[in-house]
This record gives sequence, structure tokens and C-alpha cells, in this order.
Amino acid sequence: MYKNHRISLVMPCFNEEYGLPEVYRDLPALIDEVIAVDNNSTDRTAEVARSFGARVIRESKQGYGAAYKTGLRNATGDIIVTMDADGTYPRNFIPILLDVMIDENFDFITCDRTGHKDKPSNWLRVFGNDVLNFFILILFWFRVRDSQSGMWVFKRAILEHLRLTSDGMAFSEEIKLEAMSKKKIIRGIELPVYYKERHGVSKLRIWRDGFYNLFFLFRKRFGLLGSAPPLVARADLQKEPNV
Ligand SMILES: Nc1nc2c(ncn2[C@@H]2O[C@H](COP(=O)(O)OP(=O)(O)OP(=O)(O)O)[C@@H](O)[C@H]2O)c(=O)[nH]1
Ligand SMILES: [Mg+2]
Repeated sequence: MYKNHRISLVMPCFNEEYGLPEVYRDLPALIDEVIAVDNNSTDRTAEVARSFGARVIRESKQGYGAAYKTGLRNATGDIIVTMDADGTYPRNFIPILLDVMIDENFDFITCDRTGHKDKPSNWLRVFGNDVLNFFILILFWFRVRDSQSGMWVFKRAILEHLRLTSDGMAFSEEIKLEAMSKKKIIRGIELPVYYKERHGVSKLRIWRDGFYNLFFLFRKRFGLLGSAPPLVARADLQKEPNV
């Protein structure tokens, strides 16, 4: 619990037996529930996650977005924190981000890794991220510094307003588009964090995911993705967590 809010951490996990111990090494005690979504891992991901006390949920549909949708649907906290299961995102920023969210009454915070000067990412990733940020600006008319970041902190209640279609890596940009464009009902902000070298093997296929994410923006902008129901219905949000 943190300031009377129940906190869930949701992580998509595809072969992250080496990343998970790093995440757990300095995970703040204020987190009430950790959901590790095991996405067809062939290593000891599920076993390692369970050994740390995480709730392991299996998702057989492959993909970053598919894993997140299942994890977020199952989360019971008032506030949900997300991150990769590879040790890259700063666990020790979680209390600060929660403070900003609760004290300043934000509904959605997305984390920006781009100010981290000696970031380990190679130039192609930085360039790709900038291209995607640019197309978000011209297609959706809003500015984001790190459209591809995977650390978000948000009130679970906003899930009823999010229409999330992507099962792949584009989920990351889609959740920002969905949350940050609904300014009248969702108060969002992008805040800087630091970022570390990952443990374990990267799952990002730079060219393929990069182009897919670019086409995704056009398809989203011109309504070619069909409609998706809200991730969690209002009636389900009002139920008391069964924990
Ligand atoms: N790409 C990918 N990631 C998945 C999938 N299922 C779960 N994941 C998890 O989603 C997170 C993001 O994948 P990463 O490999 O870290 O991608 P990235 O952060 O863009 O790249 P790195 O900076 O190298 O970590 C990790 O926790 C993965 O284990 C999947 O099907 N595809
Ligand atoms: Mg990662």
C-alpha cells in the first residue's frame, strides 16, 4: 500500500529468467501485487517469478501487447506500475512517481528515458524512437519524448477509457496515445527516468518492430484498426479485489 492505494506491478515476460532477479533485487516493499505474464517462455521465467512471490499468469498469444492486456486485466491494484522484466527501468523511482501521481492528482504517467545521456541504447534505437515521436506529433498532434518507453504508472480506473488494439510492441505507443489524448478525462504527464543495460537477451527486432510501429500509427490515425472494447469494463472496476 502507498498512501492508502493498493499498488500492482505488471510485467510482460518472455524468457526473462536473468532479468527478473534484477527487478526483484530492489523492488520497493510498497508493492502489493506483482503480476508476471509468462508469454510462452522456454526458460525458467515462471519458476523464477514464483520464487519471488509473483503471481504468474500465462498468455499463449505471443506479443508484448497481448501479454500486457492479460496482465492489466488481472491486476487488482488502485494504481498499476509497469516495466520490462529485464532490469532496465528504475524500481527506486516507483515511490517518487507514485508521489507525483497521488499528490498532484495525475491519472497516467509515462516515463521518458531520453534524458539519460549515457544510455546504452544504440543510435538506431534512438533514431527510430525519434522518428516515431515525430510521426505521433504530425499525425496526432501531441508531443511525446519517448513514445517507446515501457514504464507507465496509472490509475486502474482509466482502463475503462482505453481502447487498446495492439498485441505487439506498438502497445507501448498505443497506450500513450489512448491515455494522453483524452485530456478532459485523463490527466497525463511524461516524466524523466534513468535506464540501465538489460539483463538477458533483447526481444526487440529493431527493423521489424520499428516499421510495424510506424505503420501502426497510420492505421490508428486513419481508423483502420477496428474497434477494441475497453480493457476493463466499469462494472469490473467497481468490484472489490478478491485478494
Ligand atoms: N518483444 C517481445 N517482448 C515480450 C513478448 N512477450 C513478453 N515480452 C516482454 O516485453 C518486455 C519488452 O521486451 P524487450 O526485449 O525488453 O524490448 P526492449 O525493451 O524494446 O529492448 P531492450 O532495451 O533490449 O530491453 C520484456 O519484459 C519481454 O520479456 C513478446 O512476445 N515479444
Ligand atoms: Mg527491455
